Parts: sequence; structure tokens; C-alpha cells
Amino acid sequence: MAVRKNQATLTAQEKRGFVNAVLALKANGGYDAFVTTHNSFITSDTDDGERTGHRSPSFLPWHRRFLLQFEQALQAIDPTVSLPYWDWTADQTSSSSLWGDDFLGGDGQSSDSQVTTGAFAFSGGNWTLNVSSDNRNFLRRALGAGVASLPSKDDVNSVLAISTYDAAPWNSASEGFRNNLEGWRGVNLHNRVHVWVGGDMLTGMSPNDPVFWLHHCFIDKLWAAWQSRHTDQSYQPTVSTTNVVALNDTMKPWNDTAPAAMLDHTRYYTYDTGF
Ligand SMILES: [Cu+2]
Repeated sequence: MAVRKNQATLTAQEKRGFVNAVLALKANGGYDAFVTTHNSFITSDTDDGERTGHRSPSFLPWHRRFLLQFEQALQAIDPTVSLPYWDWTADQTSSSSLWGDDFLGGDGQSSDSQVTTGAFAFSGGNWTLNVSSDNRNFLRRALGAGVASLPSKDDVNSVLAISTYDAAPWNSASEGFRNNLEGWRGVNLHNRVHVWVGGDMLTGMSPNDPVFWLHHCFIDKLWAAWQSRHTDQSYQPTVSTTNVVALNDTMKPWNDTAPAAMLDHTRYYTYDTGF
């Protein structure tokens, strides 16, 4: 069973293992399929009007399933790899080890936001964007340019305190834990981090930046934290609801997994620290 660790605690060997597996998945063509899948589930999601990946209750189980598939793709290359998470309440600056040359590389350059350091710099030849929001094929970041600060521990705790998982109208106007975590209302957690990183993280093709996985891994951990604090609450809606994925509806594009199967992450992996 994979143990997902805080990226700040990874050894040099663990960082190298993760980066090399990501590069290998990119080289064999598997990586870009994840970018395409995410982008096609970013807005209205599917042609029948159902909201699945974002702005809906299934934001959390959809991304849990998506991350699991990505982690399994990395493990097919290197069985010792697990997804690390970025605790952005602790590692809040561009000088964090997260952005080191030996891990994800650093900020983009000021002229065009192009990342020029680390394994994902275009000039290294191993990270050409094939699925992009514009014609640029280099990874872009603009750390801290779109919003000044990342969410704090107090921000996180205020969202974890919300007892209801989600509520009608089950979208970006909803009250409840999911929408506050996703960031369409309240202190804004998930969306704010995409904006803070900037560049490709602002787009539906955000998985082009490998930090996507570390950010969403922490979002996933926060869901687990909420679950452990609110054992009398669970995923909603539980009954069939128009254009919304209910507890036992299968999620596109997999059509084999309902939110109900995603509620207990310990069936698949654990986190290095509790909540
Ligand atoms: Cu996201």
C-alpha cells in the first residue's frame, strides 16, 4: 500500500524517483492523456450537461479517482513511487524546496513565464507541451503574480469546520465543505493555489504542470481530514439528482466508479500523517 508523503520530507532519492517516473510517462505518451482528460472535464464537463470533475459534489471523488489512475501509471514505471503532497499552508514561497532544481524546477522567467530550471524546463528537451491552451509548448509559471498569498492554516481550519459536505444547487454557488474547499466561495483554497502558481495552472490543461498532482494530493488529504472530523456526515447527494453525480452514480470517463467507492481512501493508499 502506497504511503503518500509531504514533499518537504522526501529524500533526494525519492524526489529523483518521482521526477524520473513522470518523465518516463511523458516520454511513452501516457502523460498527455491525463492532460486531455482533465481539460475535457473542466467546465460543463460532458455533452449531456452533467457536471462531473469541477463545480459539483463529485469534484473530490473525481479527482481522487484521477490521481489514483495517475499514481498507478507512475507505479507501472517505478513501483516505489507514490504521489507526494504540497502542504501550501507550510511551504508558501518560491524558495520552497518544492521548486528546487532537483524537484519541480522554479518560477517562470519574467518575459514569457517560461520555466527554465529543473527537469521540466523546455530547454531540457523532456517536457514539451503537446496539449496546450495556446500555441506555446513550454511550461509556464508566474508564482505569486495572480494572487499575493497562499491559503493559511486558519483558512484551512475554517473550511474543515464546515459540517455539510455539499448542498443544492450542487454547483459553484453552493454552501458546504466541497464548494468552500474547491474555492468558489469563502476563503478560497483550491482555486487560489492554481492562481498563485499561475501559467499553465490557470488553464484546463493544468496537469501540464506536475505541481498539479502535488496540489490535488493535498486537496485529497484535506477531504480525508474533513471525513475524520465529521464522521456523522458524508457525500451528498445520495439520491439521483439532475446533472449531478449522486453517491452511487458512476463517474465519466471511467463509468466503473461511483463516489461511494472513493470515500475510503485507505483501500488504496494512506497518508504519512494523520489529521
Ligand atoms: Cu485543481
